[in-house]
Amino acid sequence: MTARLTGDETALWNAAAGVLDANWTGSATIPSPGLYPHQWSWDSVFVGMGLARHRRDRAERELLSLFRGQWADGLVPHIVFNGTLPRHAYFPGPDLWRSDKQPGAPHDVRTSGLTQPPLHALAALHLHECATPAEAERSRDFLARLYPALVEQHRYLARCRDMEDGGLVAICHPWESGMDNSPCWDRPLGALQLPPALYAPQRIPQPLPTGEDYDRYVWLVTLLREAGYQPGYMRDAHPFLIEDPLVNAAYLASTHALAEIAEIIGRDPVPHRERAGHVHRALLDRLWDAGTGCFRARDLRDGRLLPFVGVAGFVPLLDPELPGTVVRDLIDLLLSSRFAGAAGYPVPTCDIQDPAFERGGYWRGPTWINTNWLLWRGALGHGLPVIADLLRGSTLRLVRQSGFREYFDPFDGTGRGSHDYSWSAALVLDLLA
Ligand code: 9YW
Repeated sequence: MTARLTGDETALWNAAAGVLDANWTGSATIPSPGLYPHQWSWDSVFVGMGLARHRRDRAERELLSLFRGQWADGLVPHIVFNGTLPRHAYFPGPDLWRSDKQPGAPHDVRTSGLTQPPLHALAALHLHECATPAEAERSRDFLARLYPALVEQHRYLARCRDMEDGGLVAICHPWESGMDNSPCWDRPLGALQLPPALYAPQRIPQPLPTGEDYDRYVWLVTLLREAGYQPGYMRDAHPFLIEDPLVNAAYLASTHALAEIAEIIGRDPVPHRERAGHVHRALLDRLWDAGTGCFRARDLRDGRLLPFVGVAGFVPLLDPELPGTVVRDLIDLLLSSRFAGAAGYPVPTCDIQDPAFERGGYWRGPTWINTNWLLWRGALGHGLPVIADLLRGSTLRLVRQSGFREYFDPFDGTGRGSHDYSWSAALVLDLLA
């Protein structure tokens, strides 16, 4: 903990650290007690960002534990299942994915077969940056240990997910975006021709997406599983294939981080730098929409940008080389009455003026701590302290008022979803540090 915290900040710090301590299983942190009992990929990244300020030993174990699930082709799965829990502890569990039938999946642990936003190298670098001088050597050792796995992860993304050789990576399922039921996916999901059978009657927890949405999610997984999760199938036939701005901004930020890690441990940073340049140009060429002043997702099935504008479109602020005019357009829209300007507790996940906006609808409107944190980092990176303060202040007000909830009403700050949500607590530690 840092010495300069006020009394109120110290109380918040202790509460956040308490959530992470309670959700620690001994090798990883569950996203929330009850609702999410396994290890999720980008949750572990955010948890690692916070643990770097609280228990760096656990942050290292968190990342190593996640990479136990890495497949031979480099894929880092979005869920690593805790094999000691009963099968019905979470739906969809390991039986949907059948990773045990995939020759490239690990043998000692069962996993999903999808990715999540690849912020892992950024988390590893952050951990190093938070190390004290006394921890520096151990921290470099940790980077050297994780580096080959990170390189494999990035190789997988470049080799298997850059579907048109354009520089960006594609997602093949809404779960890969981390923002499952974002209105962004309504059009491509609506276009799916589902078989008549329903797949997901056993989906219990509320208020997660249910019913028809879930049938579509599960059907997409079934298609991928039957095709052995092969990139050739994804590219040629899979009906959901999208380049998303948040995922690609994460990929770019981590590619830069990988170059820095390479330098720190005496490896060659140049290939990572070259790739970062490529991703940077592709983000602007393929996803920037000057008309709306925001990044938008591209549907590779018809080559068109998806009509919806959401918080993911601002996350390319993480790109340190974003042109000044693009940064200004993004900030104008972010502060407008479509986003922060009309919300007491910004930033809503969706454009408030869009008919799809729902103030309590999971990724269809509420404010989330992780997206605020990503934008906060982006604003700091572009030398925008006032915007960064606004994002930090809004985030801290939310957790002070409503606790470490999963997501929040953007108008009155009411907490929603699960309680004691790990990334809400972890990222508050980083904001306070
Ligand atoms: C689900 C664990 C995960 C997050 C996702 C979030 C939710 C799980 O929870 O997905 O069953 O829909 O959307 O981003 O990683 O916290």
